[in-house]
Amino acid sequence: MTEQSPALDNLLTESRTFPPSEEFAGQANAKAELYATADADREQFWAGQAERLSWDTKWSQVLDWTNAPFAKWFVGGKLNVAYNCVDRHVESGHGDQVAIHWVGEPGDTRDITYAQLKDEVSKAANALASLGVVAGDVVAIQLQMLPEAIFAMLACARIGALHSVVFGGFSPTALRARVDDAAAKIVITSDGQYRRGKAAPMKANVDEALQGAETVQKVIVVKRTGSDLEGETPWTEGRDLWWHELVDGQSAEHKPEAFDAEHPLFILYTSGTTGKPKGILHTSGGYLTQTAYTHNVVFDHKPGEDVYWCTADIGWITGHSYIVYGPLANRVTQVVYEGTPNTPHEGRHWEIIQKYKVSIYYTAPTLIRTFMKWGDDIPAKYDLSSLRVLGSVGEPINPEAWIWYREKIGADKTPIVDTWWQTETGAIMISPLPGVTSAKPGSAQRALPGISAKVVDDTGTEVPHGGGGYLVLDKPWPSMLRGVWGDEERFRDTYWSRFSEQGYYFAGDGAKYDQDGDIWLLGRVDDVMNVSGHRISTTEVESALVSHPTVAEAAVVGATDPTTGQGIVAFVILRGNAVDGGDDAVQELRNHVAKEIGPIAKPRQIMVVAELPKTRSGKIMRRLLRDVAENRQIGDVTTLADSSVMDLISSGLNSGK
Ligand code: 6R9
Repeated sequence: MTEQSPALDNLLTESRTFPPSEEFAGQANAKAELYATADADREQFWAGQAERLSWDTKWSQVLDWTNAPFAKWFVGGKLNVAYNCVDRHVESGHGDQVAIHWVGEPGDTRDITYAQLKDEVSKAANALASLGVVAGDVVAIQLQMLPEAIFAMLACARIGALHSVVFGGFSPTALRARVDDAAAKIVITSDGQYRRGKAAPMKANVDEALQGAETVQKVIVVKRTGSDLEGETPWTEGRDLWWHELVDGQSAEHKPEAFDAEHPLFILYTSGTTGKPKGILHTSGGYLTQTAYTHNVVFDHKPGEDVYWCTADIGWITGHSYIVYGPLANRVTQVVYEGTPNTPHEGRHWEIIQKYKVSIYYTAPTLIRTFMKWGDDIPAKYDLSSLRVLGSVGEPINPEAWIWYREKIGADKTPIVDTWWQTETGAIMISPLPGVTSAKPGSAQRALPGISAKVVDDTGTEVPHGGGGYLVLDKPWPSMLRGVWGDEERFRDTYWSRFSEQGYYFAGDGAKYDQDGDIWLLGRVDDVMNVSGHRISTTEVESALVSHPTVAEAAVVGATDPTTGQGIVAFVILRGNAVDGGDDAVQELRNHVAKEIGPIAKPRQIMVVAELPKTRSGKIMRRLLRDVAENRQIGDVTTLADSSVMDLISSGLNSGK
């Protein structure tokens, strides 16, 4: 039999279930009744969830869907998001509770209480205001996992400015595209970052990105690596400011202003099916309601008792929703770790869990598979008995990894929550509830109370149990995206046109119901790859490749990869139709992609070919290239304009070229 993707493999083999223990169920935040309560009156249910927050003005209407697909939640309500994540916890007497146990890669640590967080966020808010930043302005943030990243995001929220966080590993070109698209006024970055024990420059990349960027007035630089870097931090007088010089002297008093529930909170760029990333827009009241609700029920979080750790980077939506907004709204005590999981050794995560007695741990399947590869003996050396809930996000988790996670990390007893959601959904949508659901390894199972999801066929008709098709969200939800920055048409086209008749949101994922009606996610159905849980579009990598002077044409596919989920495999035609690129040329192309997009987009493999398989209408048939990339027998070639092309590609590759 040919190789199956891990997700499909699940469906064929997995039948074990893991019910919650009575003990866990008894103390769980969410009980089974929650589904029925939510179904009975969804708007009433969400109004109840919004009560988790502190509102300056109460809403007059829960949902206005009259201008679909543009939703308005908690119409007329006013709140300050940063106040909800910080000040109110100090006011309720928890100022001394640690909000953040920060762990630096070299081993330095900082514990930040809610009282300190309030001061830091207030000072940063005053600093931004002193630079003329006002509500509605955009602040770009390219920072590694430093407390200042969180201060900066909350400072923006506090004054009503939108942040646009750009992943620290993104190239100058990628940063610039995002700065320009949103007309960012301020950029916040650091001098350098520690990566695998070494200090790498950051500011120099930002400077390269900002050459000639007209909208940027100031660049604020957090000092992190300092003298460890070779030479001085590059500096533009009049534009650049050190964070500590600007922020430290500010007043720690700042009055948070209440903003409309629909006031924009942030933009976060994500890959779509075209080369240009989309700026996903999220707003305030609904977003904070759903992130807080899901963080409470899915992770069973108990404020003041649990120690929570989400290993995502704040450059991704998981970092936004499950490090910053949801957890802090719920008065979390959390670990924030700056570095890579194998620095200085492969037990780093377990050592941190042992030290801080982490009780809730949320990570990605790609990392779980990496831990498996490193060996069972590594976690076995640490005391992980504090753990009581484990989470997974970013891609389908294969049953083998799920079982390993539960047995080796969770002492064969912790519930695992496999959470399906997207940058666009803002918060978790499909997931087991840890005290309610009998978990099935590999399945995200069921839409959360208050959420509605369906698996439908091509015509938008729901498939029967056992059937497969597309995942859609058939009812609006509070943390849904409110648009694509500056591109209403793209918003409608990408998400709402596929099933426009029914008014369903098209998620871009394939899915299946099992015989019990539980949902299994099967991966993307569009041209978006998922590499270690990061979304990268095939077109994005293709355009990076063809921007190199030696490349005439390129086609990129995501091939199944045992560790990263998918690996990027590129097929390129060189100019002048040279058939042998040579190792150096191929290496140069890989580096070129890393430079254009970022190291995460570096192809695992580049194959130089003489032709690409195309249909008569000129569309590249990626399906066939995927067969080649995954060493499978090549599928149906009848729609190719020239069916001998595949023979040519295969024979060229077999001869070692
Ligand atoms: C949160 C996040 C979204 C895409 C999504 C899907 C995949 C995420 C998953 C999952 C199966 C899960 N995905 N969680 N697939 N099971 N539990 O990852 O957002 O970066 O926007 O990616 O990731 O394909 O469509 P984002």
